[in-house]
Amino acid sequence: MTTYVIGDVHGCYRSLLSLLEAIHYNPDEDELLFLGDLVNKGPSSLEVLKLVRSLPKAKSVLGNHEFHLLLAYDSYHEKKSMGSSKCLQPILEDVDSEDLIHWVRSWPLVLYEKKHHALLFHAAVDPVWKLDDILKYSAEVSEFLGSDHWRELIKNKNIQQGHRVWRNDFTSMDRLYTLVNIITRGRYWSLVDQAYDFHCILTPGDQPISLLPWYELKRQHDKSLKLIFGHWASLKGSIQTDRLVALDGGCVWGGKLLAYNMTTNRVVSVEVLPEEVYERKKNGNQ
Ligand SMILES: [Mn+2]
Repeated sequence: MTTYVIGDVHGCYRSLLSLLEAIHYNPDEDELLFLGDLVNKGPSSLEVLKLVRSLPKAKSVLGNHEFHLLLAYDSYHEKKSMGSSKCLQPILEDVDSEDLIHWVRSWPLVLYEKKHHALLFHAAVDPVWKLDDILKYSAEVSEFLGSDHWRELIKNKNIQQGHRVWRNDFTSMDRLYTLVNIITRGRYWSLVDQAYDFHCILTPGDQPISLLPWYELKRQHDKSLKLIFGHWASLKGSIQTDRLVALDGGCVWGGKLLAYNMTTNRVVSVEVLPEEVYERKKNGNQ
């Protein structure tokens, strides 16, 4: 059995099939762990979700675009405006949509792979968190998402100023909002604000000097833990060290889809198929 971690698919179904072929994936043997953002932007989000749900040893963490999907589902059922979610429409209109959404709500924010002492998540983790804290926080968010009140968490789509930095004394919704923001959207830490900056998407090296990539903040605990994340397409999967692995190859933006073999620490990639590349809009949000 081999465990593969796969970066942001974003509805690129055919590219995913081609990646699975490239790694000689055996559904009865191999485990697939996805880093979230399976949906949105690309043309075939519904097909990607249905495929992943059908595979016996496949799991995913939640990405910011899964939260976007949950919001779109809620809006669709409340007959509100859909905004820019046309590529999510097939999921919302599918006869199976209720079950699919119920399943997405059951995904965790993080996965811990004990065998490899690796933590998988979509975007970032805070350097003050211990591994046990992170697992507890992820369970708190999962419990809420699984409850009848889940919509309350989804509606906080816009990041509030107060939810840009983790505080131990946060209670109830402030706590959950901040966890979701950092874990599914984090990229840079602002040295000026002493808080996360969720807007800058520049490649590290091109960013203002006041911004530090989250992974350059000094970890205070569990320094041997391997951190594996997606979300940051402009990194193009360029970080692969013993302790840090970035796996968003920018597939839907014309880049590559990446699979990381947890046993060999090697990455296999495929180029996105041209028909699955998303046309970047001026204010496109990754
Ligand atoms: Mn993302």
